[in-house]
Amino acid sequence: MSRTLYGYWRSSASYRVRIALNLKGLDYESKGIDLRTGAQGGVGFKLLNPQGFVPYFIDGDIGLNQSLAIIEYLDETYPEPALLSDDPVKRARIRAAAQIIACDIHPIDNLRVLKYLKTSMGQEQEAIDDWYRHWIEEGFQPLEEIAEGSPGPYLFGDQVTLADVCLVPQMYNARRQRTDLSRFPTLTEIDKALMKLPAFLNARPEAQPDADS
Ligand SMILES: N[C@@H](CCC(=O)N[C@@H](CS)C(=O)NCC(=O)O)C(=O)O
Repeated sequence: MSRTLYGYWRSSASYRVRIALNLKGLDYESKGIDLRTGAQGGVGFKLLNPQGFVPYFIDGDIGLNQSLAIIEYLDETYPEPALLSDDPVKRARIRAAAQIIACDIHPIDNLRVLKYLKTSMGQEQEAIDDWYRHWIEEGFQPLEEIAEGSPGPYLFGDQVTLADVCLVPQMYNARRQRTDLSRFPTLTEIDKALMKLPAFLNARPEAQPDADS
């Protein structure tokens, strides 16, 4: 069955899906949608995903959008290794940690939000960069507390979960925006441990075919 991931090398939501595909050992074709040129808003791509967001994933004859929905689909369809837990409480905690990133940090730092701040709200680049870092720090604070409660090496012990899949791309974004990560030593350690795994290493932005630097 053929699989295609429409993404962008620096898109952290695409990065999450790449990690999940690699963890599951699934081959896929990568198609780059250049967010800098606005290709995500073009008619061609919007026929696939009317929301105009990457990632968009095709598995055989089905197409899916929204990174967390795609990853949970992969987890249910290709169960090994599991990214959630059979235990409902642990499952809820893993999802909650993932959602701190995917629902509370990432959407307000998204490209279209940053563009709106600049063009419609007339904000300077410096203020926009502060905004970006502020929302990362707000979300990383409770996540650091969750991480401190983990026996390690990952966010929920020695199982790599959906929460780790979301953490690494957000750490990448944080570094790109020169966020002060010294306030988040446990998250930094966990990120380091995860980046030793081939599934994470091979999913990094610079290793993607559409990467230009
Ligand atoms: N909630 C969506 C968010 C997807 C998303 O925000 N994608 C970004 C790249 S990381 C995007 O396509 N942005 C295009 C834009 O803002 O115009 C998901 O998790 O898939």
